[in-house]
Order: sequence, then structure tokens, then C-alpha cells
Amino acid sequence: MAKRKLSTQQARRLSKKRSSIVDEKDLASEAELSTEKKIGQVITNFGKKVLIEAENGDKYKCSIRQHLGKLAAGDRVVWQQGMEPFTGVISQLQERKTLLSRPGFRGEIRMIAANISLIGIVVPILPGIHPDMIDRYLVAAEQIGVPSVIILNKIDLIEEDEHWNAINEILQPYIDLNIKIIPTSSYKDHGLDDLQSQLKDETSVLVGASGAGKSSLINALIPDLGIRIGELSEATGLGNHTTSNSILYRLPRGGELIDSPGVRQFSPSPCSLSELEQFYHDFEPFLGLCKFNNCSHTHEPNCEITKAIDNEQVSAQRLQSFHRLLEEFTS
Ligand SMILES: Nc1nc2c(ncn2[C@@H]2O[C@H](COP(=O)(O)OP(=O)(O)OP(=O)(O)O)[C@@H](O)[C@H]2O)c(=O)[nH]1
Ligand SMILES: [Mg+2]
Ligand SMILES: [Zn+2]
Repeated sequence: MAKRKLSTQQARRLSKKRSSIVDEKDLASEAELSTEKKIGQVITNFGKKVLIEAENGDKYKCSIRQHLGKLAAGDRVVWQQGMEPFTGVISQLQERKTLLSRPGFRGEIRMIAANISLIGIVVPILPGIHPDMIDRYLVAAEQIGVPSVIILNKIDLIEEDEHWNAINEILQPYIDLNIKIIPTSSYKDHGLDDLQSQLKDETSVLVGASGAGKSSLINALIPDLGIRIGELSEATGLGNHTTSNSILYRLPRGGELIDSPGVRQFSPSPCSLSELEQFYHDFEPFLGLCKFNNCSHTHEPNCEITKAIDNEQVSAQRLQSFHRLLEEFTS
């Protein structure tokens, strides 16, 4: 049977029916899309659709042409408006400058944020600082060539000077690596100005364990965010407590900030021993000096890295995290 052309009314009725279905085959037909191609930015993912922000600031729920694969918060795209209000179809992904991702349970790649220029590792005082987690994010940041800062959060929970001493001791290797540490508390409005100036004009992502206080920091940085989260959850049908998908926000003083879901354990992409060594900059002065050129810095004789630890030139904790990563990558 020959294909019949639909009347506008029929097409509209059909598109209403289709709006609950999200497969590529159910995308609005070409005739229902505006021919004008526009630029937009992915705000968040939900189901198989994404919420994008158009250049004028309006948000659109968009389907994605299948050949594009998945999109991440921060991606820049070309899209066309659909017939239904505030809907559209993404037809093109613009070049991704950077992508932070992590391996998922089944070995698939889970995208965290795209086009980022800074990673904010949120480390809470309570339940405690986990240097291994910091090192894992530092490695991931090195892998994609993006600088990091450490956001020492919930400092309202520090009561005694001794507690500060213990914290400083844990953080000393990062101070020595010239990584900026920003103490913050969204409860006590502490360090937020400093954080805001670090994030200004960057596209940053906040990462860290679940409950580290990432979303609370974003709430504190963006005064009318409560309202915007309401708008977002209305548009996506998602709740707004534990973060389940990365979401991009615009900072009032400039810059884009991506909130990401907390993880129990973060893993960078697996890499070789010699690559991993390069990401530990505190090992740098000693690399290539061990007796064996494939020295894993564990049991080998004449290992310059273990000597450096004995001489307190490198922290033992850093070598431990290095070994744990190496073991994970090779098992
Ligand atoms: N004491 C203290 N508690 C805080 C602070 N910021 C957040 N919290 C608490 O920490 C808990 C987790 O905060 P969230 O902001 O939801 O943490 P998150 O990192 O976004 O967590 P996920 O979305 O699960 O990754 C909440 O109970 C907050 O009330 C702070 O500055 N000080
Ligand atoms: Mg959150
Ligand atoms: Zn060695």
C-alpha cells in the first residue's frame, strides 16, 4: 500500500501518542521538526532522552538520533525543535573536548561529565577523608588532562585543633603536589566565596562519595536553585534528593558547574604500570632509577621509590593507593 501523507491534525495526534515512547523509530518524523538547526547544551540525561538548554536559556526535552550514542551533561549539540512545546531532536554532537567517565558494573563506560576544565574532588570531614579516593580521581583527571582541586567539606564538624592537625597530615601529600585545597561548609557558609572564584569561568564537575555534600554545595552557591531543581524534576520526572544523574548548573558569577552522583568506589580507566607511574607526580624524581626498569616498587631490591618512602620523601599512603590501583588493573 502506498504511504499516505498525514494531515497536520493527524500528525499532531500521532505525535501526542508517540510522546510517551522514546525509541528512535518513534522520533517525530522529519516533517514535524523545524528545519532550523540550533546549538544547545546537555543539562541532564533521563531515560533515553536528555534535557538541553537552548542558547536563549529555554530548556527542551530531546530525543537523540541513535547513531550519536549516549550524551553527557556538558555536551554541546545541534538540535531541531519539535512540534510539541519544548521538545526536539538532537542530530549532532559537537566535538567533546574532555570526558570524565568511569567503568560501570558490566564493564560499560558510564559518562559523568563532558567538556569539563576542572574537577572538584569533594572530600568530607565525616565520615572521614579517604586518600585512596582522592588519588583515584587525581589519576582520572590526569588521564583526561584536566586539573583538580580538593574541596574539604563539612568543616563545621571540626571542633578541636588536634582534628585539624590530623587532617593536615593526611592532606600533606596533596599540599606538596601544589593541589589547591578549599575548606568549605555549606552549613556555616564557609569557603563558598573562595570556591566560587575557583569555579568562575570554568566548566567544573563535583565528584566524590555519596553524601560528601556535593549537591548541598551547589545549593549554597546558587541562591535560587531550589526553584530550578523543582523545574528540572518537573521536566524530567526525577526526584531531587540523592543525585542519580549528572546535572549542569550555571553559576551566578560565571561558569558551569556539574553535579554528579556519588559513588562508593571510583575507578579510573585501567592503564599500564608505566602510565600509572606518570600520574603520580611525587614519584617523578625517582622514576627510572630503580634497579629493574619494570620495578613495581613492592618487593624488588634497590627500589628507589621504597627508599624514598623510608626517607620520607614520598608518602607511604600514596604508594599504597598506587599498588591497589595496579592490582585492580591487572586482576
Ligand atoms: N555538617 C554538615 N553536613 C552537611 C554539609 N553539607 C551537606 N551536609 C549533609 O550531608 C548529607 C549529604 O549531602 P548531599 O549534598 O546530598 O551530598 P551529595 O554529595 O550530593 O550526595 P549524593 O547525591 O548521594 O552523591 C546531607 O544530610 C546534608 O545535610 C555541611 O557543610 N556540613
Ligand atoms: Mg547529590
Ligand atoms: Zn621501584
